[in-house]
Order: sequence, then C-alpha cells, then structure tokens
Amino acid sequence: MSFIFSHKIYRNLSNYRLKIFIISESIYPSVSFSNQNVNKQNFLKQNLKQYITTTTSLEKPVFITTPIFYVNAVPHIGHLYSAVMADSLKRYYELNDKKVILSTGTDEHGLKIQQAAAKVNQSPQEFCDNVSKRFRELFDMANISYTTFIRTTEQKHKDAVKFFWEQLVNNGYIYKGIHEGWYSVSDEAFYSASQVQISNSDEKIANVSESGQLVEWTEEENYKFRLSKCKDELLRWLDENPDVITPSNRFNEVKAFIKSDLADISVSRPQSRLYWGVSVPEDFNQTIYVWLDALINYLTVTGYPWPSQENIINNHLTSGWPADVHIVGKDIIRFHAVYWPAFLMAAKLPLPRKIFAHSHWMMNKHKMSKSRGNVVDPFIVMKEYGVDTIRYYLMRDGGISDDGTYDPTILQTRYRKDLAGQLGNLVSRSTSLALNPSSTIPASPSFIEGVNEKDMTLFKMLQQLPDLVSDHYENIEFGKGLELIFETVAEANKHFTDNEPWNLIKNPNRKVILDRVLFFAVETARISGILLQPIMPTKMRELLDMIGVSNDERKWKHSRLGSGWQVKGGGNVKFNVKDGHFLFPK
Ligand code: ME8
Repeated sequence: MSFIFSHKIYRNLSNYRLKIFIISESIYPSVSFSNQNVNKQNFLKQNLKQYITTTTSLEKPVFITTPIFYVNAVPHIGHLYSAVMADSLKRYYELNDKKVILSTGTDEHGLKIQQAAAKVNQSPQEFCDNVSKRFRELFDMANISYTTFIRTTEQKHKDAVKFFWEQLVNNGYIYKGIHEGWYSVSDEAFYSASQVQISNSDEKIANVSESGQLVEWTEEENYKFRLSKCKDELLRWLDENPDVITPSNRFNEVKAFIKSDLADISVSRPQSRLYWGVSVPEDFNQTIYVWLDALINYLTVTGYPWPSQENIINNHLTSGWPADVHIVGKDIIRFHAVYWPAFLMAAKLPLPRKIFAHSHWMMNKHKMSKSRGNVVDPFIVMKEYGVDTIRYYLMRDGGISDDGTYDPTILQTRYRKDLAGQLGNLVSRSTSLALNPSSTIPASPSFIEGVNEKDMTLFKMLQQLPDLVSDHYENIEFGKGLELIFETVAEANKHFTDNEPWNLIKNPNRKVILDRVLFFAVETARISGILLQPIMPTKMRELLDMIGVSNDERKWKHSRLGSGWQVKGGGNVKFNVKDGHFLFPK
C-alpha cells in the first residue's frame, strides 16, 4: 500500500487537533487513475478536504482579521486593500466549506484621536462615531463580508482590555517606572534615541522617527511591560514556526529586531495627557497605551474574557481564538509580530498562527497616507469603475513583498484588457446566439473524453488551474492566482479564434467540433467564474447566472474540469443572456 500524506494536509490536521490518521489509497479504493492527465495526489487532496469538513463538526472556525483603523481621518484605498484581501481569503475558505470569522473595525482611543477631535471642536465620542461610520459604509459598499465590526469604544472591549491588563499584572509583567524618550503621536509609538534623527527643517520639533513622523520628547511616570523577559520565548516561537510571519523578508526583519533591541516598553500614559482611553484598573491616573488596547480587539471579537477560559483554550471549541491570520500592513508589523505575541505569552494565551504583512500602495513616490494627504478616495473610484473592478485591481496589482504604485492608467487597462477584453469577451462569445441559437450548454460535460491535439494546451491548463490557484490563494498571493486565471482565459480566447467557429457553423457535418469549441469556451468561463468569486463576488454571480450554473454548483470542488452542470445535465441548461447586455461593458 502506498501512502500519500502531504505536509500541508498534516498541518491542517494538527491545527484542528484531530486524531492523526494516515490517508491511504484504500479510502478511495474505487478510483481509477487510468487517465494519466488526472493527478492522483490532487484528487486525494481535494477529496480529503471534503472528508475533513464532513467529519469535524467541532472544527475551529478559520479566524481572519484586518487591522482596526484609526478614525483620525476618513478611509483611503490603503485601508480598503487590507479589507479586500481579508475578505477574499474568507470567501475562498467558505467556498471550501469552512466556517470563517472575519473581524474588522475601528481603533478609537489615543492621543491622535483626542487631538483630531479637539481640532474640529467635537467631543471625541461624536468624532469617533462619525468617522467609524465612514469605515463601515466603505466596507459595506465594497462587499466586505465581515462577521464583526469592532469599535474600541464599545463597553465589551473596554472590559476585555481591563481583564487582560489584570492578567499581565497577576503574571508579573507590569511595573511602574519613569519613561524618558521620544513619542510620535501620528504613529502612537515610543522611539529610542537610535530610532530618531534630526530634521533640518525645524529645530524645536526637530526629530523625525524612522517612520518619518514628528516626535516629541516625553518624560513621565507610567506603567511598563517586561518585554525584555519575553525575548527567548519570542525567538523560540519564530524558530519553531518559520512561516508564522510572511512574507519572509518581514520574518527576517522581526527576528533581527528581537535579537538586537528588546527593552521594556511603556504601556500607559498619564491621564492628564491622555484621557481618551481605558483607565488602568485600580489607578485612574493612568490610561492604558492605545496599542495594547487596540491589539486586544482580536480577543474581544472572540468573546474574551471567555466564560470558561481553560476549556476554550484547550479545546478551541467555539471562540475562534487563536487567529489563523492577522492581515496587516508592514507599517505595523512590529506591534503585531513582537508586542502582540509577547502580550499573549504574558497573559498565557495561545499565539496567532500567522501574521501576514503586505506592502504599501504608493502615490507620488510616497506611502499613501492620511497624514501626507496623498490618498485616493475609495468611494469615488468604486463609483466610477465599479466595486469589483477595484477589488480586482487591488488584488491583482497590490504589493506583498514590495510596494506598488497606484496608477489609474493601469487600473483602466486592467478593466479594458482583462475584464472586458478577455473574460467579458469569452462569455459573450461562448453564449453567442449566432453560433448557438438554442442558447443551451452546447455539449455534455463528458465531451472531455474526446479532446484532441488542438485542445491540449487549454485542456491541461484547465485541469491544473483549481489546484494551482488554491495554493496561491491559501498563501494570500491573490495576484499570482489571478494571473494564472487570466492566462487561461486568454488561452481559451485563442483556442476559440484558432478554431474559427464562424466557419464551422456553415457546415452541419462539423457540428460536433463546433459544440466542443463552444463548450471549451463556456467551461473556461464557468471554471474562472467559480475561482474568481472571492475577488469579484457580484460580477461572478452575474457571470455564473448568465451561463446557467446552478447555485449549488458554485463551490471550489465544482471548479474541476467537466464537473459543472451535473444537476440538470448539459443540453438541458439554458443560458440566461440578453442581447446587448455585457458582463463588463466597454
Ligand atoms: O495603524 N498601503 O491604523 P491605521 C497599504 N489603528 N495598506 C495601507 C496603506 C497603504 N498606503 N495605508 C494604510 C493603525 N494601510 C492602527 C492599527 S490594529 C490592532 C491597530 C492599511 O488607520 C494597512 O493595513 O493607520 C496598515 O497597516 C493599516 O491600514 C494602518 O491603518
């Protein structure tokens, strides 16, 4: 008996604390692999996914988070980028029958918000309510299917922060000390002397932190967290989990930081300077540092403090914790990959399974940011180009390891060439009334047995596509997955043109060939439509409706070549196309 046991599958199993079992061919004894084009390992992988889903009713939900965004200014395209990425990942898992929690929200405490509200003569709460609403409106408009929208001014969050603080105190990680150093209000971060440089513009506030933001000198009494005590455990965590921080350039940065400099950090500010926040329990004169407050949001959304802490931690029953992936921008990697795990270790809680830090959208050679003002308004561009076009552009061209430049010309080209020119065109062609007057699926899915040399390139691409895209999506490399899908769509358009169906239709003896050409086109549209659902949910619903794919045949497993239209069978499925209606109008 030969055993097939991929590393990835093993990881999934151990993550969910299932009994370890070995999947052998004996689970699927009746499967014949005589067709050498069918990849045996992929078959088992696909079916194993289903097996896991159906056998584990207590499975921990996949828990995905975005950062919670500061409400000191309205959202821009950079915020939407993280949210679309998280949402696409959520939708991908759902297509694979996973239960998913997706949390997002707003970060509303801190000096930055306190000052922003004062500037416009509003109370901090009123100010937060207004801007938080804009974020929620943005995410609703962009179809971000969050399960929780958390605001740090909610009482349940403040309670969670206080409880967490008490755990840090009880476990001996908090002490009172004097802090002397630099503080950046914009970053809400303390910096050491080595992280600060003199700017030549203004001597008084003449220090610029490594992020390029102004810093001010602070000398005050506050509570400190024993970060230095966590150094060895943090390094061990990284060594044992080499994929926990991705991409790898960020992993290396974090490791170097932990090795070089891990002084204790301030985790409160005097109430006289910062009143807009959560008070330290038992000491009303101090307000909890906004980053500690903010990071705890990831626990609040799981119901922390849990009623039965031990049970939840040991059995991963319902809370969703630990997070499967924190999606963040690289600007806040240190908070998520150093401070957050250290806080969790100190509170004796499990650590997140992955921190995914993407790069930045740039504008005029600088990071798009509210403080610089070089931002793109996501409401305006979504209105102008359509929600799914923007989602597609962000996922296709957004930077992961390296920064990307926001460029309206490229956005327009993506629409014209990829969406209208390739995918829209393929759908129009494959459902063309001139070539297929009955407007039904032109051949039985079993047609694939009759493929010939001329079909081989497209055939093989379609066969491999779902697994390859799956790997990219799971690695949160949506751009790579999209590239493969659109290469396949381009190949299908080429296949169509090369076969000249407009000539085939003139000869009734060639009907079988015509049907196959049309089927290849519509099958490519079907498979691509399924695989693109996480990124363009609305447009792909429209596409799948147009070509008659039933609602219960839109899961990832249905994206296999030839596995569609099983419910009603080929020739009985009517297309749902209207003359003059285009999926992506030119
Ligand atoms: O840092 N390109 O909030 P924030 C890509 N409240 N992504 C960008 C971006 C850009 N130009 N600009 C912003 C905070 N982002 C804290 C987070 S979490 C516990 C607390 C995205 O409003 C990216 O995800 O400054 C970045 O990390 C985040 O917005 C920062 O949002």
